[in-house]
Amino acid sequence: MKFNKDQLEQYNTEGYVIFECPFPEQLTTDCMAAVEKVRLDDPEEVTACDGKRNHYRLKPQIPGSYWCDLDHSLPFLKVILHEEIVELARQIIGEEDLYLRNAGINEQAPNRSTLWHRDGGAAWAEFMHYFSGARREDGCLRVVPGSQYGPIEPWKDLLEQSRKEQGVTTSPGTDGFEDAELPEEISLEVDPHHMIVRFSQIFHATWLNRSDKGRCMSHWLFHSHTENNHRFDFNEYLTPELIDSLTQEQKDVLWLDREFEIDPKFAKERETEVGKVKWGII
Ligand SMILES: O=C(O)CCC(=O)C(=O)O
Repeated sequence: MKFNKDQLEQYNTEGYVIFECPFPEQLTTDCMAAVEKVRLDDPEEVTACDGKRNHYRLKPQIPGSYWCDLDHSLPFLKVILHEEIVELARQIIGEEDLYLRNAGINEQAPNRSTLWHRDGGAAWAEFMHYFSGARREDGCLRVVPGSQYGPIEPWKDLLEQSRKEQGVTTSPGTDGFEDAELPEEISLEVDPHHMIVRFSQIFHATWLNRSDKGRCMSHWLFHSHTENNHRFDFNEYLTPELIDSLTQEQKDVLWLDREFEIDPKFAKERETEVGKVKWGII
């Protein structure tokens, strides 16, 4: 599948596109089933070790880690590395030779939200699959179309002014916090079988999750082979059974047979996680 002219134009001007998942719905259902399989009943057990505040009932594999049992597990890699998704990524990045930098699941807990920000790092295309669906009431994504270009300062100033005018007084990042409304923002409400691709630099946030359930989203980045920001040698993290279940094309995007340097900024993560964090078939 390729994006058409209108989708490409929307991506480049507004900074995002929503599209129907180009693979069987069963793959999305399988992601939800994997969540049901590993979810803990007691959120307290997760909160106690959820240093990154990105989980609710999916326990981080080790305390303080970003990663739960599912991020690069087979049901998710089948979506992330689906041939149609990789083809779209190649089109949007303009390169054949891509590396999967990382994927991750955000399980936005009830009464939590994400404040307005741009993602760090270079300008990348980020794929987002809200596979439990997302509406305003349970914390869908909010974006300011067109905000992906230029310096961030005007957006920060607008945010500060809007927070003041709207009396947003709770501390950003704490439970119950919901960020100010910005004049031209829109809500990206999606069904489980929709996908969003957006500029990492678009100014974005989420609404407060006012439901009593975790809202699940898997998101990931591919890099051009020319970028030097490798995070994972996937040989160290994926079980042999999982690797055996992938096609050669999927293995190629994980760079399993290539030599490369991991970005030193991930040295600490590697020190605590290699050998302890593993993803398998589920
Ligand atoms: O969990 C979400 O929907 C927010 C995601 C987000 O802000 C990000 O990927 O940078």
